Amino acid sequence: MILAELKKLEQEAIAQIAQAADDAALERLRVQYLGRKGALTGILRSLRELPPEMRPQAGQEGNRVKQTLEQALSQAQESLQAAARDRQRRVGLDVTLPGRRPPLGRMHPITRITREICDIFIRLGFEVVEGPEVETDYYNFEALNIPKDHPARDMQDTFYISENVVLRTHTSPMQIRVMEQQPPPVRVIAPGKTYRRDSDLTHTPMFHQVEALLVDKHVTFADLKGVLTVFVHEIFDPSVGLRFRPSYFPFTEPSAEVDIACVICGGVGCRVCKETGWLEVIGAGMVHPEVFRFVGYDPEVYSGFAFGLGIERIAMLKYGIDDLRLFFENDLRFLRQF
Ligand code: 2NM
Repeated sequence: MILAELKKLEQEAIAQIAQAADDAALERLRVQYLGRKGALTGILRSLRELPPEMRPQAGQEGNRVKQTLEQALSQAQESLQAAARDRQRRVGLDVTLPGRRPPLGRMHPITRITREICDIFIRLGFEVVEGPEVETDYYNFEALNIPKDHPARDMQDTFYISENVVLRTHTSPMQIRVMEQQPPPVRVIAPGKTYRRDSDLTHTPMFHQVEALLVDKHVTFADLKGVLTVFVHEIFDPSVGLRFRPSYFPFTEPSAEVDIACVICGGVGCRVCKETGWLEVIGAGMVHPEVFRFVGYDPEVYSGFAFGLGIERIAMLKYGIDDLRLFFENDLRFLRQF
């Protein structure tokens, strides 16, 4: 009889708890069943009046129901709270707010200028080639007709990995590799990092170069002048004048320094061109016959020109940057401007 009463109470209570719409309703049910004057409390108290032999089973069942109801109440409270949080989240989400902008990277000015230079030469029919920054003595010096006692071989200028392995001091080793691999005609440019033991306001131990090489039958110095003029007019402005001065490189003969009219002052003289009106930006020349012999080209049949330039210098002139260190600090306030 009392067991049936307990069962009925349990079922009723569970059903009501499941229906409860809020915390207050749950609290009312807790009081109604488990409070001091609650229905279950009343039944448990009345167990005293049962015959002794019935008490243990009824007591056990009464405690089980009490535990079940307590558990049901706390579970119901938790799921009400979860539902409330869920509603809050939905209400708190303003779908009309603009999205958060993901931080976008920018191209480093050196990368940008390198690409611009490569694009100009690609339009002129050159192919971009890249190769190792760690080179052998042979490719970096020997095959470029830089003999063992040449000042450029000095420990002062070159990072040595071992006696015959160096960090390349220019990208010309790549031109040697290309010529070794294929017969003329050759039209390549080699951009990339180069290394010299030099560090002051105007020199960094790592810097970037682009070197160009064109080899074919009947290539003349006039072709070199034509290609360089087109290049300077493309990268700076068609109004910029050029000047060729005799110079010396072991790997070219004849050799020239190429000046451009100062792009800062227009040639009238300023701090950047040291009042000369000219900027030295390119080294160039006709490939030395000795270099051709090293790669197995017949210098009686083929001729070619080559030139090289420093990317940092071009970037500084193009963007009006007066401090070389800015390229290597990677300060976002600087980089974001490009
Ligand atoms: C320069 C200036 C003049 C040059 C020469 C060669 C090669 F491999 F054909 F001999 N490559 N690059 C060269 C010539 C580089 O840089 C100032």
